[in-house]
Amino acid sequence: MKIAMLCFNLLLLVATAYGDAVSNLWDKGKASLDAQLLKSTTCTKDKLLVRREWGDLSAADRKAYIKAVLCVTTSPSKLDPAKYPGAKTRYDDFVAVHINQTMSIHGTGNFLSWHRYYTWAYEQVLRNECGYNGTQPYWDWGRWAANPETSPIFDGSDTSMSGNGEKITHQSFMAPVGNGGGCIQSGPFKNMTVNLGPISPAISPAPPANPRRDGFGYNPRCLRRDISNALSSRYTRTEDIVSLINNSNNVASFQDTMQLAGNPIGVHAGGHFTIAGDPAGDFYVSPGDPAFYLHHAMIDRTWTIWQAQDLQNRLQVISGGRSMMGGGGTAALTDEVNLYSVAVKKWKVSELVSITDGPFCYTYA
Ligand SMILES: [Cu+2]
Repeated sequence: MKIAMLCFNLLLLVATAYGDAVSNLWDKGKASLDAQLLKSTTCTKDKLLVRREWGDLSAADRKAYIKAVLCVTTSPSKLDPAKYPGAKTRYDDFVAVHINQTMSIHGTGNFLSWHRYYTWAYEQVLRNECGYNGTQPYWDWGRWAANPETSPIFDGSDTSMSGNGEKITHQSFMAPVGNGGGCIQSGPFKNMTVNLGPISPAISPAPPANPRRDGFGYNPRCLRRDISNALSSRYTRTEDIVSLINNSNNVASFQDTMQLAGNPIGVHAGGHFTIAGDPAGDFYVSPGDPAFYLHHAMIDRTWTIWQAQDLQNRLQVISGGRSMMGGGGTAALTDEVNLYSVAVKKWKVSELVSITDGPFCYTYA
């Protein structure tokens, strides 16, 4: 009887846990990730942090994450105010680092490793400077592709990352016009102030221009979004993620397909422009929207799953240049990643390719 009950409960667990074709690929690669963890000299199973999908977090977990993000957005900046007069908060420090390096971290050999380290550094600040005990949640694009506006991430409730912007007459440059375009109306980030940029706004009417050409002047304004399913329902479905993972036989093909920003659009730009607005649609300033980190955690998870399909051959490999404008030469595994004010240490790209080596010790649920 007891055994029958146990089996029933297990069945129930299996039936209620979210799983899809992408998580099946995770399962397929899990043994090699476990083996890599055993080889790690810095990370052990008992120290491993587990990142989860927003939809799988309890209301209390979501609120704890939101509270920590609000703390980062209200703690003082550590940057030199003479150089970065617009960086008022610790949150802005991250935005400034991204703005400064935009041309050397996108379409380049370090795209994946740089953004992995950056997202991790943010998770560290939430934990070490804002008393957060949880991990960086991710946004599984495929799970909510049919209607991101009603997803628990963007439904505008007090356990969401706030919802869509007010519906205004506008034009979008990178996506069909959605149902918003104006200031977000509800949820925890309703009163958040965006301070830096814009530099490359993808919406019209554009936000007010920054007082400085480099975008580092103080330019307080609301967070605007134009969330819609126009891109997600075509380009960031579970089948699109699966096809990206299964059809990319080398890292060049994987990262380039992911970063396509035309027609078709890859999951990277697809996610950014599903949120759209200001600053989410701004190539330089996009981390100014707090949903950025959920999106990039999913980029990171997708990379990890791709690596895990053939870990031996997909760990210590990069491809591409050092600048998206060309010049600077070919990126090398020995190149250093420096996040300046938002991370203590510089690491080599080769030390950032495994989620259980170098500074990292985490996994995905
Ligand atoms: Cu970026």
